[in-house]
Amino acid sequence: MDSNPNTTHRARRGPAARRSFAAVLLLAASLLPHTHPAMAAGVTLTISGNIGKFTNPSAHSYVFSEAEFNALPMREITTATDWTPKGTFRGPLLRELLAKVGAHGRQIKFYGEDNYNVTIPASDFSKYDVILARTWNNQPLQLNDFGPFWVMYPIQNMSTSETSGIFIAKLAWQVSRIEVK
Ligand SMILES: Nc1nc2c(c(=O)[nH]1)N[C@H]1C(S)=C(S)[C@@H](COP(=O)(O)O)O[C@H]1N2
Ligand SMILES: [Mo]
Repeated sequence: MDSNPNTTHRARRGPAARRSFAAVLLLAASLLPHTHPAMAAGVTLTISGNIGKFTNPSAHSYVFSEAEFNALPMREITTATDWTPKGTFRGPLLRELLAKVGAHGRQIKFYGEDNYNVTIPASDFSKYDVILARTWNNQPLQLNDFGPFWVMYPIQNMSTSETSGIFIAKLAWQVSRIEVK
């Protein structure tokens, strides 16, 4: 799998390691002075790179607040994954999210908070109704539980050949940043 040029792997991390990663983040957060809990809970999504609309022109990026993100038209995908039982993910279509920021690139790079990243051809988002999921069964995805955002394909509508092999590497979780290339 490491030979796939579109996929950058780091060492696989099991659930226990994910928990300790979350524990470190919680500890770090608890050490930050004057952090209001409501602000700490606020989640943002940053899109940068080959885009045409900016909230932050000097940084050449578009930052969605949680409120702005939640106001986007939402789609649902009900599916099981390798990590979750059958349940319903909700989020905007990736192609609509990218259109909203005037994205022009052909390759979209998703960064996880755990340093994972994966690059997906934008054509996937025309071909499939891929969403950037924010909730699972109506609950916001938490950082220690695949959040804040999780790239989710309509797995239930896809064939076994489409979801085999390197496919699952595209299901990037803990996403908070996207770069359009
Ligand atoms: N944020 C994040 N998303 C991720 C990963 C990861 O390590 N971090 N691993 C990816 C890869 S390479 C695969 S194959 C699948 C499954 O990872 P797992 O076998 O470690 O559970 O999740 C994908 N999404
Ligand atoms: Mo993987």
